[in-house]
Amino acid sequence: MHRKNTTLGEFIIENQSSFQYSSGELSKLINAIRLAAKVVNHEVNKAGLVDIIGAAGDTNIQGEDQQKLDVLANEKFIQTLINREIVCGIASEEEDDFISINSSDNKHQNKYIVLIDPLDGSSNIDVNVSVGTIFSIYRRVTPIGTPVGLEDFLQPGRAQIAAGYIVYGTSTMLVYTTGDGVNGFTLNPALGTFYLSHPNMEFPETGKIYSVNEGNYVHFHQGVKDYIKYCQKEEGDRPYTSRYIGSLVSDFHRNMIKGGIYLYPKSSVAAEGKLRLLYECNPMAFIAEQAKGKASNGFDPIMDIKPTELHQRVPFFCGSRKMVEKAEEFMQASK
Ligand code: P6P
Repeated sequence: MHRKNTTLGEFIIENQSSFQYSSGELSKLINAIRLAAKVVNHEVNKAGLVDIIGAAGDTNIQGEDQQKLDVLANEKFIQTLINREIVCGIASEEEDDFISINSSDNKHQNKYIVLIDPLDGSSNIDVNVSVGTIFSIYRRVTPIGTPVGLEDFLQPGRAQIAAGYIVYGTSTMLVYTTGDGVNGFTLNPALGTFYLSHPNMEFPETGKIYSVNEGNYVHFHQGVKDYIKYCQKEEGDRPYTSRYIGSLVSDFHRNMIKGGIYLYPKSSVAAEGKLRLLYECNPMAFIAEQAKGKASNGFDPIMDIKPTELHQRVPFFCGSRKMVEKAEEFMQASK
């Protein structure tokens, strides 16, 4: 059991030996993410004060208006990772293609790549609702010393070395796993230090919260409609409570603490759902499974999916194990 109030820095050092590859590089990488998170947190928390909200005018590969904070968060994380020369490649929701990092002196000698959604839920910024950063870390599969290739980024989620998120909410938390459980750290803004506040986080086996955009109900396939009606039926411990913030990181975080399920299924208007496999669903699935929860596309584990393209979307069912299994039953029944 980890000691509460350990700082994130102390935790990384104390647990380095448990990292699968304890060369110290992963520790430096997690530390770099910690630093970038503090910088982005500072900007997010003052977004309403300066002319930093509102669309930057451009649109990203998703066709979404890029909020200035989207652009800023993307730049901060990428620059922090490049400046420390600890990764050989980066993919981001905000970048059309992956970035190969040929640092001046160590010629692609690093072995880790990072995939990131720098500011998920950014449409909530203008209305002061929580947003988040999601990251996923792999070892490269192409030879060290050569530029990274697309195959380094198209690894199944099972191959992740580490994954985590930062939620910029009523308090700012960094939650991550390196395959040895999930731990949550809360930022003390006065000190600029993350403290271990939620050791060994686990999803309750079941729960009473379901999170889905019910405005899409008419477009859902029958299995999803049947599951939503199941959640709403007065029977046993139901009806459940509907809670949907419109920010994956926030809905996921609440459900991990209280018990619940988050769904972003495919529909007649979203052929493969909305969420991105590589830098949203895989990292959240790694955390979910490490926290004894479950994450699937309604039929198969998310982390078993072999990716085919950088920004591909997948349907996403994630949360308390028994709730995801029940939803999967309805999906199977209507197949
Ligand atoms: P909708 C934010 O854009 C996001 O990627 C997730 O954070 C969130 O859960 C979902 O999309 C909200 O999408 O279509 O319900 O507004």
